[in-house]
Amino acid sequence: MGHRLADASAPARLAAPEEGIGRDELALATRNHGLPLEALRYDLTPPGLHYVLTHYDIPYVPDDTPWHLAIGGRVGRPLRLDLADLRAFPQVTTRVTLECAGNGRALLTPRPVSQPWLVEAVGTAEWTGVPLRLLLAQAGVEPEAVEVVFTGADHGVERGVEQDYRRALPLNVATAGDPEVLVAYAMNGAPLPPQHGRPLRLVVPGWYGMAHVKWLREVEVTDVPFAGFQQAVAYRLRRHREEEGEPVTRIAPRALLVPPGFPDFMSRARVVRPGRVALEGRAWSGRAPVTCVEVSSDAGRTWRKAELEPDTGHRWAWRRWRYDWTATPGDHVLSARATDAEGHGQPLEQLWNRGGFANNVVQRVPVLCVDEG
Ligand SMILES: Nc1nc2c(c(=O)[nH]1)N[C@H]1C(S)=C(S)[C@@H](COP(=O)(O)O)O[C@H]1N2
Ligand SMILES: [Mo]
Repeated sequence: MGHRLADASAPARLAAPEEGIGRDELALATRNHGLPLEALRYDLTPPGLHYVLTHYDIPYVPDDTPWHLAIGGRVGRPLRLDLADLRAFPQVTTRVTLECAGNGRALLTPRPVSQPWLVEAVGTAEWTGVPLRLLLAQAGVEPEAVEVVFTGADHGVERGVEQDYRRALPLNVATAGDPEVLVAYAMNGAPLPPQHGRPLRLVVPGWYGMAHVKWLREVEVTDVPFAGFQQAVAYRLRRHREEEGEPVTRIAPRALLVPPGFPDFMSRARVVRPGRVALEGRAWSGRAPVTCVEVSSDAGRTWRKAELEPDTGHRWAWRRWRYDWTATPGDHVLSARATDAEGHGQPLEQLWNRGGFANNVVQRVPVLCVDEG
């Protein structure tokens, strides 16, 4: 009898109480790796340590592959640009902290079954490319335009829906001058690695990862809001299945610690010795600049201000923070929390939604301070 796509593509579901991480989630986790948290020390994440998230397959794009970016829809002059054409436009480099909207998902109860991130789906890179607004100006956006839809070269099926990876931005975001959305062809000064979108990707400073379409091949200006899967079905904040839900957009504030001391291989539990322990970490927000980071060494009961590094001028990148902690023998839970200039902060209790998006609950790092040794 019938062989249907849906047979290969299950609906979204929540894990049952006590249900452990499944083989399907493990398979996703081995493909889509996180930032090893000790790499929070680098201002710019070395490629290879930057987190990766790919819904389908990484397209095979060897160096000599011809690539064209089509710009069309509600424009006066549709464009078809190759990489040399793109390089002839003014070039901009922006330092951007990218975070997956699903970061924190696997900490949720109940757990949405999907890519099981703890807190490590983040990285910072310098992206170089052409401001999208210049390309759209060249193409001549028509007055009826409301959105811009971006299509990647990757193809798959998700919850029964076969699709190319596709996401849209409101026209005002796509054409903004500050920050500029980039059509990027380089990461940290080198051509994009395959897993980060070779040869072209979108970079939308301040927005969660899903907006930064990789392997970009088409830009379409539309006069109706985009209702594709990754816009209207996925990436919405819903507590109940039948809700329409708010769209996921900008990155909520988060602070993370560089894991202190040394780890146990299996549990990754941290071990320190008594005395002064220099804690450090990073904090970011896609909504407004981070203005305050606080640290707790008693599981969030009391908080002290950390020292924030002076403003480096990289508005869309994480900021470093430091705090001197005096460790005493025993068990401790370390936490850090960020607040931004608009007063957005981080909750101590999970912000639950069915997709497991934007869970910026305060990180908890159990540390054992040993007195022998
Ligand atoms: N074409 C395409 N673009 C994509 C994706 C994808 O699966 N296909 N994943 C998105 C998601 S969910 C995230 S979090 C970021 C991850 O970017 P990175 O792998 O470069 O860190 O890419 C986004 N762009
Ligand atoms: Mo993501």
